[in-house]
Amino acid sequence: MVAADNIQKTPAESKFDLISYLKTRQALCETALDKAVPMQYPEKIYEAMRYSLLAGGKRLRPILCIATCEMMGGTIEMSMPTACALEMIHTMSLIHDDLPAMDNDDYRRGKLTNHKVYGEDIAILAGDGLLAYAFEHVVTHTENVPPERILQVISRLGRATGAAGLVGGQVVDLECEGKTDTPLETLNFIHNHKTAALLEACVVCGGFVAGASTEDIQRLSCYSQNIGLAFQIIDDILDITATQEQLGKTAGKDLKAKKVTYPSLWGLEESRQKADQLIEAACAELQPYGEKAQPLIALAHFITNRDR
Ligand code: GRG
Repeated sequence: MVAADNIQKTPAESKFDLISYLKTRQALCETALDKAVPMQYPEKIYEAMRYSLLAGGKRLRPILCIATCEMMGGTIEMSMPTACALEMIHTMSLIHDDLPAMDNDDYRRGKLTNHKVYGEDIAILAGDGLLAYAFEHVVTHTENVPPERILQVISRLGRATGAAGLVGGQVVDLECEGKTDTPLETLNFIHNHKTAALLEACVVCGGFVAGASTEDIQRLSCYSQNIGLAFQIIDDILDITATQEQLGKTAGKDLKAKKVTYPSLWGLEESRQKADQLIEAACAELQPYGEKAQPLIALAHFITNRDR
């Protein structure tokens, strides 16, 4: 869950109660995710899928999807299956990222990683199971949304997940392992694909479900690309400044691996300034939506104010 007490309010969101907004949306997501993947035969794989899916986490991705859908005139119910699918895809990427063949991590979301509990074979399959089910879930559980919008969602989820998104970013990240001269351009490529592409999909798919126009989707795309990069800059900062208890995963990994990160290129202060600039640019895109944009503006500021 979000460490709500540590969120600082900015003037733009002072009227908006982000803490209770996050609490209610997180609770709705937890219930929907629990229901989406019930225990059944073969129990072994469903248990492994549920272990990571229901292990907490900030639920930022589904909440971004729901918030965008509501801003564009849709409802929570219309967007919930897509929101859950996005969290399933995110969770599978964490399971695979933690594997010994990738980042080789022992802790995630404050618990032992999936492969540490179930073994590598089941962890790979749990990730695969969540990925496949994400697509099925959108198609079988979305109600009161025209089929052409569902097709737009499916297409965007596929793009954000595959070689044009998460997979592509991860491959370049692996290629850069152990290199201390990775240029900024490559670092941006990695994080625009590994991190920002899925965050963009959350926002854009929320827009698709609500039937947003091409012009609106363009604005939502700019907003989410900016928050996506800001999210990663803060992630890099937290890897240096936060503890394992705060993060729920091993801290200081980037330094130990001598990995090129935003703070290693710019330093901590400049990195934070760049993240703030990206958040300002993101929020400027939402000006046409007035008061309705408050949740997305507050969520953007939460990205830079978070402590985990
Ligand atoms: C998608 C087919 C497919 C394979 C996965 C392993 C991989 C390819 C990609 C790696 C993606 C990855 C782990 C990116 C890092 C993104 C990131 C900063 C995650 C942390 O997100 P938070 O802080 O985590 O929102 P919580 O636990 O709060 O949800």
